[in-house]
Amino acid sequence: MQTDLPEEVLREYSEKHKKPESVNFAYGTAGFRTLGERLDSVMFRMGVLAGLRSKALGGKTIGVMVTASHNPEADNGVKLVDPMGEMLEQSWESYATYLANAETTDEFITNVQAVIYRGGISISQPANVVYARDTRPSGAALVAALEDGLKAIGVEGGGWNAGVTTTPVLHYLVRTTNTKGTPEDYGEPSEEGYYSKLAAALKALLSGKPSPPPLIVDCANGVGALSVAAFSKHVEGVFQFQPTNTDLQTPGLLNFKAGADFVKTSQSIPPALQGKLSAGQRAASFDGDADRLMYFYLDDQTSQFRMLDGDKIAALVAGHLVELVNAAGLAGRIELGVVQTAYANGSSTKFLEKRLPVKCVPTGVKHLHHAAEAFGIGVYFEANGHGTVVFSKETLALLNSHQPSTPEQTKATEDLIQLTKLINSAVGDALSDLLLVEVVLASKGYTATQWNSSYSDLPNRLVKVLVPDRSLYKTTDAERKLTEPVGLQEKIDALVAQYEAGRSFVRASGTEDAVRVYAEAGTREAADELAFKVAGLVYDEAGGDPAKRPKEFI
Ligand code: NG1
Ligand code: ZN
Repeated sequence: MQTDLPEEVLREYSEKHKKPESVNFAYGTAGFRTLGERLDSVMFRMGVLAGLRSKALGGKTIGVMVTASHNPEADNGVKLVDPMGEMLEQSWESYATYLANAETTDEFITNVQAVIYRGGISISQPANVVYARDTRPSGAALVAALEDGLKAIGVEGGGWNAGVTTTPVLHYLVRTTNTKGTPEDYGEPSEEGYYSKLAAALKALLSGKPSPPPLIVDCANGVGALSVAAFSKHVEGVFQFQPTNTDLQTPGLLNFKAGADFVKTSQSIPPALQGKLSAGQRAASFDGDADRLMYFYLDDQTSQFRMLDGDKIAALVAGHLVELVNAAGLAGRIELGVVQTAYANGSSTKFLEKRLPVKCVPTGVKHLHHAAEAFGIGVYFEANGHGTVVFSKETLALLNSHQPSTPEQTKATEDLIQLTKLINSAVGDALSDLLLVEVVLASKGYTATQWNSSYSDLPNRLVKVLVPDRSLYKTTDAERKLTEPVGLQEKIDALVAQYEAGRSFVRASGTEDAVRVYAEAGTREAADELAFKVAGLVYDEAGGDPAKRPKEFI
């Protein structure tokens, strides 16, 4: 049994994975994210931290995911996953940043000791870690660095390598490993277990309903392609995928003009799908690690592109859950709520607020997830398509003990129970969310057009502004208002007041070195103009170089 910190081993490995000079790493809303070539030392150190986190929790299995999600192929990243499949606890984010930025091996060892002391960690505890990566070319070498960290801190068996898989599968593995054989058992801790669980729930939910039409899925030329191929085998004859953007070989294609982020930011159809969609036919896009989902279709009348984003998914799913809870005879016994961020389209918020409680929280999955847990059933989605539904322990117990008094109540209760299995409550999951959408559409007999008609999105625009120091941007009111730089918010307010249905806010990105400006207004022109005016304001206030001022900023 290990009783002391294996300092010599740590030193030796740390020398192999030196921190690049003059780089400052920050554990943001999605872990560390930057060019893959810069991340060797960070990976090694996160291996060590994952081991320490597990020891701090008495040997519970911790997850490590190596991915940069929807970002360009050259980027990579790493995030730690806590035992129930949730994001790393906030206080440990600062430990991560602290270890990642130690300039030398000596400083690294000192910082490790400080983490052990501050975290009250007993080094003699066992450590268990499961890790995986997406399809990025830099992934294999980075995983090797991570493995050095796991070995150096004495993780059991050097950790469990789950290979190349999606972010949601990794979260599922963490949760199932830690809950196996407990009352919160979440399924078989294997990738096959994950597919089988989803497939069984899907079959139960679609039974007796017309089969959904074959669905075109844009896999962003990423790991989602593997996941869709593997899952398809489990649902033959029940559900058919037509995967596109599945090229994992050609360099540079990951997320390139493909995937959920492309669809959301360009508000257009991925070029590879052009000419493949008939009017009214729906299609879906995953992002590079398959935790985000966007739907879209071409209007039957005008052939115009129509996007069904995270807000539309939330509205569809929440509406259906309300109906099921009522039909089950459980109205008033389960509180349903929706959680959004400031990026949610104003029309979606209005639509939802008329029907159920809606909460707005700061950007970042952990905030959404946490707020959703306050409800009996909490639906959360970011507009970009990342989201899921969480069920409280009380709700799960109630569903299992409920005695329905009519056949209709029995059916609705059974559907709710199956939905708790179809939904990956640990994290946003493109595959599970896609199946959820398809089940709801099949239940309602809805086409994409009918789904889209619930409300009309306000035209909106998201703009990035490069500023010398984004840490100067401080916000309040769930990021909807700036408190610093002092005086800027008043200027934004004055601009917004000039636009009908105008809304705009500014915040520093947690994943990129930039400030984001969001604006929406009554017309496309007005939304664009407002966004570019606010962007110009931010650029000038930050003392941006007039020679480099983007020409679209007004
Ligand atoms: P930042 O870079 O902090 O805006 C982006 C997304 C978040 C979230 C994270 C993690 C937008 C505007 N922001 O965060 O919603 O998904 O990435 O991936 O979409
Ligand atoms: Zn992602």
